Amino acid sequence: MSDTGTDTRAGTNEAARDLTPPFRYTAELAGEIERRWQARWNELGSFHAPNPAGPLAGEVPDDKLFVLDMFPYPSGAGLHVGHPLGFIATDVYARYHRMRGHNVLHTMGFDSFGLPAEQYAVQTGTHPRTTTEANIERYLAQIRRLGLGHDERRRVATTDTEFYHWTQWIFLQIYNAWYDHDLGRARHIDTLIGQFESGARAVPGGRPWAVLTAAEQHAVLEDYRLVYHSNALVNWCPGLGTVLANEEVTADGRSERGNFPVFRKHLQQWMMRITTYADRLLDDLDLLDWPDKVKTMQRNWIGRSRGANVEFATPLGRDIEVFTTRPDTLFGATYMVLAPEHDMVDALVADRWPDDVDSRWTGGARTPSAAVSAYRAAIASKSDLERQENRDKTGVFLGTYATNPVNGHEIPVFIADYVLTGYGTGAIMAVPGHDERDFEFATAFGLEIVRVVSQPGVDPNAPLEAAYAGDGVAVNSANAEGLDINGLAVEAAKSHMIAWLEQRGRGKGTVQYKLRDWLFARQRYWGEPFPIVYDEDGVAHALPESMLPVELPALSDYAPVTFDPDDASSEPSPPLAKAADWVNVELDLGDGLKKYRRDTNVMPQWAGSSWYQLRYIDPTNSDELCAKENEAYWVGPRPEIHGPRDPGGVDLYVGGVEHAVLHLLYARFWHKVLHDLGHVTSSEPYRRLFNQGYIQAFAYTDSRGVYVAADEVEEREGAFFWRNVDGDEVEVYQEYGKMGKSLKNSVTPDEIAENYGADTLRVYEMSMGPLDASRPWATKDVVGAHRFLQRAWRLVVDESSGQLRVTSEDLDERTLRILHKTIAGVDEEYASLRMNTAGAKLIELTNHLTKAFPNGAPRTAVEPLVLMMAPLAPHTAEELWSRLGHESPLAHGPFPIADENWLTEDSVEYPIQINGKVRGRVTVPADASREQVEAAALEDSKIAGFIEGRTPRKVIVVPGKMVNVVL
Ligand code: ANZ
Repeated sequence: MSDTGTDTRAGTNEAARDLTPPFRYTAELAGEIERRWQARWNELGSFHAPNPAGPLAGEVPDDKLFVLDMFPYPSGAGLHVGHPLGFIATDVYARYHRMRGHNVLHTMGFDSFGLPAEQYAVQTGTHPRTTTEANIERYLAQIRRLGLGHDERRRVATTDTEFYHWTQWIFLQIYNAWYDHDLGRARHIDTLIGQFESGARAVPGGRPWAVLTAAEQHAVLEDYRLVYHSNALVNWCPGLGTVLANEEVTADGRSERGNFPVFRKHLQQWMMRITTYADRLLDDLDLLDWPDKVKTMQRNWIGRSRGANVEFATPLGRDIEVFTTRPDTLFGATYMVLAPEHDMVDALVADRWPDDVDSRWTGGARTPSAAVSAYRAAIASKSDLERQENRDKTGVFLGTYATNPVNGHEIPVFIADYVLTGYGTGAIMAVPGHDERDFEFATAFGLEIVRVVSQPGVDPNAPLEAAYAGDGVAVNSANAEGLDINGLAVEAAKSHMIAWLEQRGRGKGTVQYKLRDWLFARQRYWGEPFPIVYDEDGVAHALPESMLPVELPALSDYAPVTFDPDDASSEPSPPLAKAADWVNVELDLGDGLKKYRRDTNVMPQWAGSSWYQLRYIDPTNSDELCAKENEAYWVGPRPEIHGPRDPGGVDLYVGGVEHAVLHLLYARFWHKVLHDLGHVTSSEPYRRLFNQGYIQAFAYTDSRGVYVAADEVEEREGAFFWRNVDGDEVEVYQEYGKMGKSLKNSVTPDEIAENYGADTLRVYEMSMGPLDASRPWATKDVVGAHRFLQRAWRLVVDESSGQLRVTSEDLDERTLRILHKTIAGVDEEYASLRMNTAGAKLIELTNHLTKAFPNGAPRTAVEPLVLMMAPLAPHTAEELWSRLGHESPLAHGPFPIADENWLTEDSVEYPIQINGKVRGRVTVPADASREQVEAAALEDSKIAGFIEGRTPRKVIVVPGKMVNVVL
């Protein structure tokens, strides 16, 4: 939509400029002030935070604050106004604390490895570093324009060689570590070798350590290292020369891009053993101040479930083993299901159907084995996801029965595609009374449904209308062999059942996780090379730390090597393999010069973001990734403030909820390894997390569904119109969604800063609503924030003369109360990240001062207002502060302090109702008794007039609130 409000953009309109008083706060003036103060802050190093030790050392107070933003990937498109929402909020928070005397670490770096720069390089030959650096420059210009108070000395980019040196160093620490389950932590691999040598730990295979060859020792250690090689099954596409993610492969097994054949192939890949940390990653969530939603997402992702593996006897003489999370429901298991691919299916299939077989169970086939073949063929092309999400349950009976170990019932065995082959044991006991999928299946196939968990208010023997998955106690769950779990709640019933099964050898308690090890290699160019070489026997060797960093080689062509599309035997050859001089090296790894081949994979994009905040702490340290003294100061545990179990970590981390799982899980994992190995004192990277909402925007499509430029659309009488290339006006349709290039509805911070000033943009973004809520962008509303700043400006500066307008008048009582209430309120709002309500309170105070003092407001009220505005509108506040005669800038305070004496109200106004209608008001002392309030109300002349001498039937006094007179 076009914005025609020229009067609101005084700086951009010639005619308006002539009428504008010379000292009005316009976009032009704001721009001038902003640039001047940014230069001044830079010169003074206003946002430099000293460290306790090292090159950035200085005097450090005990009060410190480390505020962190999820650092951006510098894409070619630059920022739109949605991106800086979180950046501005952290800046407001940081500035507020800095003014209150905290040592505040706030900076911002770039997560700059990644695919777009590489793809651009493939197309154009431009080195990804060139593209990345240009994008970073553009981002920096945009960020700086917003006046974010970053310590620029601490800025890092993950693509800086000095930075990825330490990413490689961390990789080596993890590679050279194993998990000692006895101690519950990771240790250096040498301690494991020591145990093997001394015999304290048995060597797998039984032979003494000393007699194993170097290659055999190497192979043993690989099974313990936290980084290891695995033969992962991947989607290999020779035609594209790359491995594809499942989503990039079509249903008929071809690449989405290019339509080449895709082969499932085992490929040697680096894996990180994050699963050894599953319990700690789960349990330590309790120590973190994070949104519950994110904790729940992490818990679900790790997916720990206590359950049991239970054996069901079959006529084969071999048992079917099932995995269940609900062993307490075993009495309700009325049938079994095997995954169609389960290896016992063929052996279990009966020769023919039982005489009375239900026709729904046979799939219309003449024999069970015909039914199985037909069923397998029918489901062959379905993905796991389709199989699980399909509500129309299908399957066939094998003609065979198994024995339920707790009640001896013979229960039918089926195959069905809702049971997956890769999960648990690939076989289940079906409990239709309490599992929704089983209920759907049992209903479709006419199978027995039994209740074994009580449901509040429902008779335990009434038929079930749907599966009941809620809590309750066990019912109908006892047998003749002395097992009786009736009346026990779920967890107790589970333990009891597991004990019984274990005693009879019919099952075993288990803990299962959904979390899988982390596939840590990509066949790309623009990532961190691995500090690993292979000798002539193909044995991997970690490089010594002295050989770091391993720098990326220059290439003339960044595309992966492609092959004959049908050549299934081809092997991926990443771009780095083309740099022959780099790949083939002669090195002395302690046993003389030998020939080696470098690893040609690169690390995944998650690597740099898994630890970057530690480098902000000590960005120029060339001996260590981060000196421990500095780490302890900025992120070490502070039990005296946060309680005895405080894990430490960044004081506030702000970013989008889309990173709730992977980034945050990987970063926690790396941090815990570094902690175990003694490199950091904190055991968690981010003590407090906050997810900001999204800025959303209207977008418009024409009748074909194609997006048109949102800023060219005009609204008339509730409809929307746009002129196409031929100049014809066409109707377009409004929709609402994320802001972005693809929806053609981006607004850049640059254009808002140009038209109103950066402070206006900051105030607008912060006042749109609570920080965690998503909000619609409306350029036409930005002017509201601008007008607030203009009013505040006018309290200090005369628009025509430029002279100060403040007076030395004393404050009246009402203004004192309003002022101190505002100070107390704003203080609390800033501290609680409620920037929107802080802003609202400042607007109220500004309005009060404007109205109450038309000829100039007292300095003693205006100065605290200016100080309080500083976190939100720092440039304007600095300018006003200096015009008010202060020489030192206000970046380091002071921040006003509320005077308690003015916070208590000493009188209260009561509305007085007569028969429920407000008829008047009285003001009484705040400590007046009920009787005194009642007397004051009845004596009031207006009220007395209404009562006209009658005696009220009742007078109700609600203390502090109101009086109601019933006549
Ligand atoms: C009996 C039962 C009763 C189950 C009940 C659930 C509820 P999660 O939590 O996702 O791990 N299951 C086990 N293996 C399966 C497979 N290969 N394919 C599909 N489903 C499988 O779920 C574990 C539960 O999912 C197991 O517990 C099993 O059903 C099912 F009231 O056993 B349950």
